[in-house]
Amino acid sequence: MAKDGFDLVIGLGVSGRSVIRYLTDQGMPVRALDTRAEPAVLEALRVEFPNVKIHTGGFKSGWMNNARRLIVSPGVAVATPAIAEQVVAGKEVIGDVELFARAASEPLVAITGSNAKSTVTTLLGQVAEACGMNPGIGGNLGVPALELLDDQARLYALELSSFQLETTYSLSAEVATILNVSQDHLDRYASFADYVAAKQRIYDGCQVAVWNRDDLATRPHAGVPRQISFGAHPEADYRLDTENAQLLCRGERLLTLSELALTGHHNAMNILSVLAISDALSLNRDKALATVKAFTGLPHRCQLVAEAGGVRWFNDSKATNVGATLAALTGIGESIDGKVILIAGGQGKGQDVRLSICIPALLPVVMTSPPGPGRCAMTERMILKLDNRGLDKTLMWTAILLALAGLVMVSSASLQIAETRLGDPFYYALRHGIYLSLGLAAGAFVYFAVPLALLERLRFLMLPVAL
Ligand code: UMA
Ligand code: ADP
Repeated sequence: MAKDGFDLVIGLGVSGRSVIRYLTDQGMPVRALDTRAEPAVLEALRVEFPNVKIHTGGFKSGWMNNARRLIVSPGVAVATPAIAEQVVAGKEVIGDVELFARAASEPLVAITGSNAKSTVTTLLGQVAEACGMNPGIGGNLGVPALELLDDQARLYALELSSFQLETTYSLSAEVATILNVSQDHLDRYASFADYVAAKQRIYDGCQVAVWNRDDLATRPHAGVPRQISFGAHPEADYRLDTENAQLLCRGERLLTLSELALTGHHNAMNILSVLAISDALSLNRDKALATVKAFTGLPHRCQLVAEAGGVRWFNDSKATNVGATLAALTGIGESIDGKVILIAGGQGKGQDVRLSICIPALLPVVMTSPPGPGRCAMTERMILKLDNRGLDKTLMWTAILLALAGLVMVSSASLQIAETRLGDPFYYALRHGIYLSLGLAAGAFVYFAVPLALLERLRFLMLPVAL
């Protein structure tokens, strides 16, 4: 157990840094470690915290054994043997959100779900802002929870991942919600049930649970004092009336879907959840309605980025699991007559990536990286699957498919993966751009500089050369 009386921060990412800052500000003895040999922020940390001892390249057993408690970053699994053995030995193991929960004195809205967390947290923040609450908004969304602590804030809205919930014990949110649950992070959990159980921790000690009536895995346990549901289900308190394209609160019309800037079934769900939470907090309903109507969504979430030659291009690169992609495809499918090409990629995270719904307008799926060992069958409509070395071929196929399609949707985690693996979010985008430019330049050269008669003679050679 505790010997030297220091807190050991594990993981030197943005949340670890916020913990070091928070504890050192309070004059607490802190040490920190990272299992990477050279974490990107190491030098900056040494400058900012010259008195904090930092170890890199693994778990230092002496520090692990002697620390008073371990503050573990969300990206580091508590099941990691070096940490799990400390839990068994009885040491306190918590995360940054637990420290936040112990310190925050204003009401907290805690938001989780496999998808829509950032959208709902941001929109709720905008509603609270419009109502003069000066809310602190962050968590998994980006700004670490501890950096939100502010005497002026009258409300906090935290997006929480299952990873963060694993190391949080004192949340006791004013309002807690699980927006939806579908497969994600199964490379970290032993089973889907374990993943759902981590999400369910969000309801512990909350006053009001807002849950999705269409997704029973989001339903809170019996101990919650008050429950509000949303969904398309006839018994939902906040309901999408699909027949009349309107949103209702216990039978009373709130707005029609045509009044919203956002479209799609999934966005209607997101807006319902925000309205339900706002009412649970007694925020001004008129201001809430005005704010949700004007909301145009976050970048990279099913965002229309271009429209040319009858083809609409969507960036949905924040759809980092199958559930998100299905929701986006359904949403787009509702609003078009044409065809859809899905360009998907990223890490499989143990998901079953077969598309389980049939979108009549969905054309072949192009994948830019493998979905994970043993899980490669995406759909009977998938015509090819390429590995990481095949990015140039992907582009070629995409170009061919584009010629056939009426609408294109780009769904890829590559920005995030490029950022995580290579420190540059535009690494893959740049490569794609270079290949595209080369292709265009070659095409232009052939078109303008090569005589038509020669082209005609060479036409049989052209396809193999292009390949
Ligand atoms: N590290 C180790 N050992 C390990 C794993 C990681 O030492 O076994 C170290 C890494 O070398 C790195 C540090 O831990 O130096 C990174 O810590 P982290 O992965 O916990 O990431 P942070 O930078 O602290 O960011 C975290 C969240 N990251 C994760 O949950 C993976 C961020 O969510 C969040 O925005 C941030 O805290 C602020 O709260 C990101 C995320 O991808 C966006 N979340 C997942 C998701 O949304 O699906 C859950
Ligand atoms: P998260 O923060 O949970 O990753 P985001 O708000 O960033 O969620 O949205 C990520 C993606 O999830 C979007 O691009 C969209 O494809 C999908 N999505 C948005 N709302 C929903 C919903 N209600 N149900 C399922 N998927 C959704």
